[in-house]
Amino acid sequence: MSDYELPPLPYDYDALEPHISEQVLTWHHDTHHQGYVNGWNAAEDTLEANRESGDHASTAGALGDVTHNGSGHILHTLFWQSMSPEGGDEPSGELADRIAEDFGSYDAWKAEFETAASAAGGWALLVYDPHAERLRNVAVDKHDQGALWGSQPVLALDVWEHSYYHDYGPDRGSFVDAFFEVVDWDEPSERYTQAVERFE
Ligand code: MN3
Repeated sequence: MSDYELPPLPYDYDALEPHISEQVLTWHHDTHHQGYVNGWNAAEDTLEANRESGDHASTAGALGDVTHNGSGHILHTLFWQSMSPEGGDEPSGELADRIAEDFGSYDAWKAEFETAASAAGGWALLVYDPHAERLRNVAVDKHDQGALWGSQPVLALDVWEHSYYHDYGPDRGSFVDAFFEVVDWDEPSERYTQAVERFE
């Protein structure tokens, strides 16, 4: 039996109000994120059973379910860690220096990231790309379409409609503005440092 588990939110469900409501965080974490965890476990169990039986009728679907649900679980965990009630600041330290180096300035990075967030059918991500040895923004559809192999997510913003529609209706831009009111760079800075050390 596969046993991935839903990690608790790193803050209370109402901690990001008024920017993200208690209702949205409750649904998003307890229902949507839990669903990806359950889906990943179920797909792994299917693959394990099919390897044992030799009947691969459901294997192709399960392989797709692993990348969809597994990526969903991984990215939601990063998304919760990319925000906090103490957030809202700009990055500092090594990550701030690297953003300035790779994008020209924080403002130039932010404008490109916001464009990714408005265009994506799933996620806007700031990632460290070890092949180009640089930070880059990517716009991801679903949870797993549009990523660049090997890249390490640093900052994650969920722009699926379940992330904002209850609070902001079709106004995704206001939700992206709200994200920047609660964005917390502590965990992303740590992930950036780990990614650079892993590949250098
Ligand atoms: Mn989501």
